[in-house]
Amino acid sequence: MDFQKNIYKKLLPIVLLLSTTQIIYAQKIVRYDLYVKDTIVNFSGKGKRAIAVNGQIPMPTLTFTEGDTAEIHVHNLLKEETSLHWHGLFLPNKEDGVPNLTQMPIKPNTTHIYRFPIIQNGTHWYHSHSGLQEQIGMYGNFVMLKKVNDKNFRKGIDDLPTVPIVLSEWTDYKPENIHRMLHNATDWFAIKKNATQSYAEAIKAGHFKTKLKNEWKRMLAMDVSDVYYDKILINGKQISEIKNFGGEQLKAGDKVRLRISNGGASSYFWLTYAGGKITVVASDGNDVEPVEVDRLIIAVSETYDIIVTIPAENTAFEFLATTEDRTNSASLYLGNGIKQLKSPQPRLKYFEGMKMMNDMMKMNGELDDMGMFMSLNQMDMNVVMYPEITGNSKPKQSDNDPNRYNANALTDIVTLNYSMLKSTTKTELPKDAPVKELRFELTGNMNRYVWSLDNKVVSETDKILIKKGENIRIVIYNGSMMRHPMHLHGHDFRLLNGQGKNAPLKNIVDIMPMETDTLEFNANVEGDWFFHCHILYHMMSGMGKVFTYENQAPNPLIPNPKLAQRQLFADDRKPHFMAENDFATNGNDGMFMLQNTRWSIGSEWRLGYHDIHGYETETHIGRYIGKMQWLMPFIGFDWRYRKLGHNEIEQNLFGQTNTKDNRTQVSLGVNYTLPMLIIAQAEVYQDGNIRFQLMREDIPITKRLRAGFMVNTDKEFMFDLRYIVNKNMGVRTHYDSDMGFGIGLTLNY
Ligand SMILES: [Cu+2]
Repeated sequence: MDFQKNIYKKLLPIVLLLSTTQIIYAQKIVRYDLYVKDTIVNFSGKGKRAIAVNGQIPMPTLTFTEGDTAEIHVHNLLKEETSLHWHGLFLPNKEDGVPNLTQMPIKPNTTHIYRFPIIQNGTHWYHSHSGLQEQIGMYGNFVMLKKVNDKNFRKGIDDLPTVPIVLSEWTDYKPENIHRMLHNATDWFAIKKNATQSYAEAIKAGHFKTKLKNEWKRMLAMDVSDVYYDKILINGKQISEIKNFGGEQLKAGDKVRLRISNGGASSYFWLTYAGGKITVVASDGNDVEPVEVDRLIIAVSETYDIIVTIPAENTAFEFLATTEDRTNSASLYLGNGIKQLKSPQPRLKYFEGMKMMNDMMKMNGELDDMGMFMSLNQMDMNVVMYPEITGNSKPKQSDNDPNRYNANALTDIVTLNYSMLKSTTKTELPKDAPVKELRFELTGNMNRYVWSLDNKVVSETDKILIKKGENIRIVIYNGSMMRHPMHLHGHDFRLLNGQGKNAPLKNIVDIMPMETDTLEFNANVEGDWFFHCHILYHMMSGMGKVFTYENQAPNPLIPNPKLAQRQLFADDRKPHFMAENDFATNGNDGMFMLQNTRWSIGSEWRLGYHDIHGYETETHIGRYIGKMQWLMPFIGFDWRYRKLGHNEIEQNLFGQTNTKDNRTQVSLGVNYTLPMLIIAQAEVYQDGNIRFQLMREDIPITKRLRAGFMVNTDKEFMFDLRYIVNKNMGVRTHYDSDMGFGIGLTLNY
């Protein structure tokens, strides 16, 4: 393996210098030293900040054998705090690496030592659990080998040439900025991905009514993934190759085991192979009976061990990882010779997806399962968008066909789903343990990018108390519009998938919209264990809960639990800022907003230049109510003065004396999002005046053209058109009842 050798060559001096392996009391301690340091990378033609460990991205693969003791020295050379979480590992809680929950953050220029026995085997990975560091390089493989005399050692599988693989994405945008933009419902990523689903595009695709119905049901255009990435990486490269193994050339008939971790922050990947079938032999580090498929999707943070065969001489076969939205991919070539490509996954039929969503969405914002019981990824609603399954025309299946979303029933292409995973060993829980059943709903709000469990974010919930020895059964329903890879720390759970005593063990379960899945585990190790969505931006928005054991011993690494909790909660309480200003010929108008999960502070202003000299500002402080957050009561402060050319006293539509030209008032009001995403606003001022207003922003006319309007009972109105030039700039023209016609440049942040 050239790339591995190269990495090794580069690292050899570091490895020799720092990595010492010692035998103490017949117990093998395997030590790694990890130096976490800022670096500049260039994946897209521009130098950008990233974080490298021992000078590399991904972080080095850490390899152990079951029975070893791991001793990992983390040297934080950053200017910020960090942490490392050992994903999928069974370990004492204080080694789990969740800052402010299982340990305090590792401060800059300090070293933290993680030390734990290796009591399992399989393919796992590790990553930073601090902020958004995982997005910019802090992910790596963590492989625990079976002992050769293990009774579960599988000849022909566990002795194959093995390649650790980490999938990831790269973006030139700062992840903090991505997170902010997602909360502000940006459509910039959709523009970059050519997936805006505007009215013009809808009309062109014969889907005008679909688009109209979608907005009637108060939905923004959705993609299967939120973020635009510049590059997809396999072991840090967009294109790589493996020609040799153990000094010998790969040849026809050779089998290779790929230990694949999805270290992407928010991307699911389709895995396909130009050399034929893929044999899945393990999932989340746990052995499963080999199952042959044509393709599989790997959820964020899942791991799969797969075996591929080199079917012919003089050919290098493409192993392809394609993002779920199919806009980007990375390739690994296996073998020697002419490249044999895998045909790319065809682009999604977005309006078919929109139509499907329209049918599923009730007017109150809840999903209607239409009597279907869905689980285990067997039915994929997104099938309607896959041309390779449903053809390029409309889907042929009738609405009553129970298999209309089942890819395996619709074509010969075999797609892996969770019901096909069967553990090689019995996985039953202790029989006489008491059972505690918990039910969760995955909830979310696409428009404001709030993600939660049972409509509560981490900072709004108490820990879930469980007892040591109990069997915990969790039934999870996904009532949100996106899929979520839910991850449990410190334990594997059985995924109840129809395989009886051989239900597979996993620590991630990907749950699609409207699916219900049941999982169970034995509570066997005390501590505070995080259970959360592994899409980084969902987790940071607060999509998680903490399991904690009754009467457990205090964690020596958390000297001040109150402080730790406050810092943990700070993650989802952070406000997101946005601002916009239009420098126009007739005046200047703009707004800024600061919002978090429930609260919003926003202010807008207008300054007139010409016929009308004056200014007006309106500030609203409000709180979003309910799961869909369509309702926002607020307190307002209005302050305006305008010198008009005339002095007659005007009245508003209610016959009250209009104060729109000279007003310093406090108000109470409420915003409500109506069908077609129109915001209705009712406001009562301290002088008793009433104002009712309707407005809509960002009506997607074409890919880059947005329209908006405002009309109110003070007889004011406004209409505008904005052309989006780039992420932070637009050209805007508008007509305002007071200030007239204007054209200008809009800057937005
Ligand atoms: Cu999620």
